[in-house]
Amino acid sequence: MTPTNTFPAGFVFGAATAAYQCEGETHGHGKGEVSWDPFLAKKGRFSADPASDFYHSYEHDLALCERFGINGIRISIAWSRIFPQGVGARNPEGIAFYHDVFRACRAHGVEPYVTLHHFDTPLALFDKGGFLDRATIDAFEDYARFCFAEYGDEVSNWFTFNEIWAVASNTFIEGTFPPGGITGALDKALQCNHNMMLAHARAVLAFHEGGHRGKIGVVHTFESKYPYDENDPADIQAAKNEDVLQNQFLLDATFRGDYAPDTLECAERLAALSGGALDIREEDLLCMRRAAQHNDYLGINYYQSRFLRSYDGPTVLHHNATGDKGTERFALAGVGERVNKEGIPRTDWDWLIYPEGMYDLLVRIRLQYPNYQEILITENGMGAKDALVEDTVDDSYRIDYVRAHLEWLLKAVDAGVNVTGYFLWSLMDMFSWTNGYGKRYGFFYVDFETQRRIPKASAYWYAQVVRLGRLT
Ligand code: BGP
Repeated sequence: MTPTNTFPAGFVFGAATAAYQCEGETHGHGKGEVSWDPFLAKKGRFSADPASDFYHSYEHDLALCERFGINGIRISIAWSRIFPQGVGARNPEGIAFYHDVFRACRAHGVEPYVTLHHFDTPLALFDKGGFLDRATIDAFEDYARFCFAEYGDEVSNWFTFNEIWAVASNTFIEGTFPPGGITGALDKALQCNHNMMLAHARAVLAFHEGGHRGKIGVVHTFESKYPYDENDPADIQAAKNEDVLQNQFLLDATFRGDYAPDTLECAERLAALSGGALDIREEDLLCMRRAAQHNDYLGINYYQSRFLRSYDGPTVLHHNATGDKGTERFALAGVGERVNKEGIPRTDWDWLIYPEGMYDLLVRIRLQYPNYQEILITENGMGAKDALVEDTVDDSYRIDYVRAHLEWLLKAVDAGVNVTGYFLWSLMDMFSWTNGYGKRYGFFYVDFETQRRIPKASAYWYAQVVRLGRLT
């Protein structure tokens, strides 16, 4: 059968943003501090101000969406604009700001998909342990309840968290997220996974039991994990270790509401490697099991997949945050080593370009978790050193990247997976957490000096795909 090149009716052709990466105005307007503020200030490499100045330019950016046929936008609410301390007193200016943004979305015919937490935990909560402290789970539920009630007339599509695994791993395994420098703490990473999934469950139940209109889900970042040598049992185990850490633990929590015996066995073994044990309570699972029946959709951020070899040496980590190809290193004692596979291209930041991995993930979820209802690819894209030449950006490499991923997305649809939307990361160029401003992803080039937007070749290409409703 020839695979279809036509998107299903009602497919969302979107693009994604995140508050801290595009808004600017990280201080003032009543906003409270977040974990990233002192962390970035101390590093002194770059700041998130003014980023892409979305705080002032959202109207213009939404007009660009409309002009280029982009009919969905991921936006995150900055928790500390609403509750500057994470709990307690509210900030009317911050509350009003998002009303204005959502009204502008409607005016431009762009559906907002709103994430409640995209890496920017309020500092007051972070300083007490962030999501390792169960008080943060209570605070998140209160914040979520407030947003559902406040914005319920303007927002129909909600996500609780963006990338629980990225928070866990970058904070506690790679040490690249605040507070910085913590590495190899598998027990803390897994506990963070669990606690954030409990917070997700609490928010889903609040949404469902509150009778709110619309849909709710969570955004996970997933990668297919393949053994480098598929006949080597040790490589197979290394791939399994990474799969449980990043994929299966979170998928079980999302769609089962508990952990399958083999997931738990692997997670407990990995946690024990760093000397810890997991605190998973029966009352947590009761709540998570109920919530697991109410995920209206799942968001998947897919950028790459991994090939794993077994590794028993000391942990060696180097995060390529500069775009110097070939400098990334990830070898985790007792877990595995990420290696390149011959013939698979990489970006300058050493991210493997492997769209088949997205297909494998989608089909796996359909088979392993038949109670999933709907999947959106909520981020996918290619970070690159885009060049502005004579007022144009020829990012044909990005077009190739996106086209390949959309082809595999359509193959997954053919294989029976209910995929209903795609969001490019990112709508416009913006601040990248560990890379600053040199790693560009947007449909719209941002001149960070003047804040002028220049549509890239990929934006014109995407507009045509949207207009035709198919890949050409
Ligand atoms: C995802 C995040 C985004 C974005 C993207 C690209 O993990 O949800 O916020 O940053 O990755 O990552 P990076 O900016 O590190 O290249």
